Amino acid sequence: MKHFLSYHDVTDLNQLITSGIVAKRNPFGDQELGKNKTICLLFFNSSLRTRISTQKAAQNLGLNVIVMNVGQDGWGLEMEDGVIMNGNNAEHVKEAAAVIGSYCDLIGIRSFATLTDREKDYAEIVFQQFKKYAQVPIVNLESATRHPLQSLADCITIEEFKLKERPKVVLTWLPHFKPLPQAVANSFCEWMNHANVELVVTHPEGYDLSPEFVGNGQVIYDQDKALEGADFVYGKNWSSFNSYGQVLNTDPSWMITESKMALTDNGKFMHCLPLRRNMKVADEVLDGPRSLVIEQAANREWSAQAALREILINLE
Ligand code: AN0
Ligand code: CP
Repeated sequence: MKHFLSYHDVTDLNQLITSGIVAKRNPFGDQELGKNKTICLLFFNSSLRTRISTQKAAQNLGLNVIVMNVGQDGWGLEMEDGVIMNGNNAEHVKEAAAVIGSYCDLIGIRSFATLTDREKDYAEIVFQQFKKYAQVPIVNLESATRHPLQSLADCITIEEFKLKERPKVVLTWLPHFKPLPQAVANSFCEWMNHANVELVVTHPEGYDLSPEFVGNGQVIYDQDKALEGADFVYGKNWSSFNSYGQVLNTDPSWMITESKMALTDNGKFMHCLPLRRNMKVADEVLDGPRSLVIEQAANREWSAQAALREILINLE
């Protein structure tokens, strides 16, 4: 694996999941792999889990780690080619990426969707520009359209907790008053399409995700019907893809409660976090035995370690 930008960079999903589980049992088994190499983690947006787990995973592999909040500490970066730079951005990504690439062996980037221009967001301009000009492997720490380190941690978590060979996994939209990106939901669908699961996606009308991500997932607009017999309920809010970036619905009946979970086959609840309690998910679910959210977040360290390990092996 050269870059880790999406599922398309993965050659063998089962092997990557196993690598994460092996790292969890023996975190320091590959300490020599990153020795005398440096990873720079660039954050254009807030983070708790991605920031700490990726840093920890890199350290487990012996890498030196530099973390930078580009949005706050660095110069504002211009991403488009050929523009007259008379606005707020003091530096062009052409120079910035090349300079960071000259200091570092790998670059991780978090850059969310703007939710204002669908074409630009889905073209992943920030990642394309860094890939082109940094000339070192790029790791996606959540881009405009995807969050593959989260999806890999989700695959590891499902592998650990599944009781059936082919569990039913339901991705459900949750109510929220602010517009959130589609990245986590897109990516989850993309990865689940390649895992041994039955994928069902449920959301109100107007919240359909891009078909390229839903793939073979079955879309059911009735949440109660979708939840029937589920082994895993994966909650997430996202804003509309078709009415791009808009909040069309905040219907509180879409919140996950114990009575919703009672429709499942003793299902487990998953969410990437952060989440707003009693808006998206009721306390009774999060504080009860069905919730896997902490285990899932803990697995972010092992998904990052599996992905970084694969890139480091290919660097040699
Ligand atoms: C982000 C999102 O929905 O993409 C990050 C999730 C990992 N969430 C928020 O902005 C609340
Ligand atoms: N799940 C996740 O990526 O969390 P952070 O936004 O805190 O990194």
